[in-house]
Amino acid sequence: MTDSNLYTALRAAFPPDLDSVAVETDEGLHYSWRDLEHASAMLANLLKSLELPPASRIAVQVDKSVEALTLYLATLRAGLVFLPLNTAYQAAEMAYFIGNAEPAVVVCAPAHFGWLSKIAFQGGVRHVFTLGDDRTGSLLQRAMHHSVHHLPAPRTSDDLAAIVYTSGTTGRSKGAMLSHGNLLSNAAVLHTYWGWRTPAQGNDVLIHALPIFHVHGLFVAIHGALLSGSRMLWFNRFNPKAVIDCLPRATVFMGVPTMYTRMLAEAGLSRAACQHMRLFISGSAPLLPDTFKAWAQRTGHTILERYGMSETAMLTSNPCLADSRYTDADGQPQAQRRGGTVGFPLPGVSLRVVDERGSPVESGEIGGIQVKGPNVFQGYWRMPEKTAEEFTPDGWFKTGDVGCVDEHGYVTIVGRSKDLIISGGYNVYPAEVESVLNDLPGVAESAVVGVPHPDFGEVGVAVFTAQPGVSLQCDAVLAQVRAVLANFKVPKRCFVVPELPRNAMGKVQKNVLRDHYRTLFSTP
Ligand code: MLC
Ligand code: AMP
Repeated sequence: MTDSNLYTALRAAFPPDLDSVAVETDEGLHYSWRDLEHASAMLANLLKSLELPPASRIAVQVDKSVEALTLYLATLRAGLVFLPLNTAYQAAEMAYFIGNAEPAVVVCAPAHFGWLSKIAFQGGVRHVFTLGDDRTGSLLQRAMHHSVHHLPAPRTSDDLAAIVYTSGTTGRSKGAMLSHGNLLSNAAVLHTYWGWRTPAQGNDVLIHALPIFHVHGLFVAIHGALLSGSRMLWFNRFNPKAVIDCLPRATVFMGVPTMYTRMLAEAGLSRAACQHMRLFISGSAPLLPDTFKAWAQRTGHTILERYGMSETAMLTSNPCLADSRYTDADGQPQAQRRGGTVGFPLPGVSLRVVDERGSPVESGEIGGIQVKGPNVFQGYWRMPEKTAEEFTPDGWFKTGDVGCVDEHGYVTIVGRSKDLIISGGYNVYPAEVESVLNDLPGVAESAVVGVPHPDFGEVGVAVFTAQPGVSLQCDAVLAQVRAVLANFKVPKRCFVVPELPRNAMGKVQKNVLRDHYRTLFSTP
């Protein structure tokens, strides 16, 4: 069997000098490539010693740290399935994930051990470890006793490497199953498409300031750096000023649009600060044309916007170098990054835009975006019907995004057919928030809509009616939502209204609410 373990491929790209620095943290700690190799071996040996069944899930809800990164690498090495979870998830959300995924191991922050271990043990989990962002916790203590040598478990490209939960339109999260082959093919394509520099070419230096529990920070950023043997300047938390201070020592930055707007608000962002940079990449949410333009004016750099999903990793990208597959009016390879577009389908990815009947539309026409490729996931964990619903009979994955492709091949996303709010790069499904609101005492019914926001791009606003004779206070209602849902899902504002607007069919008119509250956060 050819070994397609993703770790084997990442390891093969480590630079020859294993003692050179792989990760430098904002606390001044340096981790060499040998440290990554040894720490992930010790953790992989610890996992192996637990004698877990094949394809066991390792659920991880910990604050960002380099040790959490080595735990991810260790899980790949051991051939087990990594299940990253946002640190903002609350007890009810965690109970759902644990119940649905049935992990064999849960790793959590030491401060959360009390409540989370209870949920885990009740859910039948045999092993609960702790890992703090300051190298505390039982996981590292146990791993210390294991060898620094470990041979990656051979895996086929279809074997599962990770499950990434993504919220569903019905409010139930679905686990997107990603294989070693899905992740490696995408990483390899991006390695070439974004021109990552290898050690022989003088290497890139990546500023890593994204969370590592979602596709963007965990796969796109980390695989990009590791697969080119590039050093990472590592921030456990995004701090715009500190990131700007690091720019002169870096060449690549990846962020969500909110990170770009926050950096633009800093006086220190200048052409001089960005002189050494090669590439600024944005994704996970729409980059506003104003941000694209302001960034170019202030820094002299054109942000490269790309588009992806948990189910597929990266799908499209604006060109980094000239893309000979797409030519301009003069027949020249396209090298232009166009603001407002997400660029071209990546090599190996097929993308089409279809109408309501599923027939491909003409270029320039708007429709649903469907994709195919080696990066497209294996289906939703234990949800065969959901998986079947999201694929066409001939194997195209329905992204739920609405867009068009122009005559030069640029893809533009104009909206979503799924009722989804993207806030600062995090997805919030109104259905999930509405179901929590509707269960609160005194609430009759609710609607959550996304409205423009200067910092997060879009935020949720809740509008609800009270049961007869009940008087509801918005602050009290939101406090109750906050106790149940991750903080980024909590609506930023709420309104009690006598009734919700409805159409002739009796369906709530969310577009009317969106229009009504559109300017709620506008600055005059
Ligand atoms: C924080 N808050 C948010 C929020 N982030 N609310 C809505 N949306 C968000 N994204 C809340 C906090 O809980 C707090 O609420 C208040 O807003 C202020 O928080 P903050 O301190 O200003 O936020 P901060 O911690 O600085 O976080 C902002 C951020 C973060 C932009 C750094 O949101 C972030 O890291 N976003 C990146 C998300 C990401 O990686 N997405 C990739 C998904 S993968 P309160 O009330 O508690 O005080 C994907 C596929 C692809 O989409 O294509 O990449
Ligand atoms: P997630 O489920 O968290 O992986 O989020 C995926 C969704 O983020 C996609 O379906 C898009 O709606 C959105 N998205 C990602 N990148 C972009 C982008 N560059 N522009 C607009 N939307 C994006």
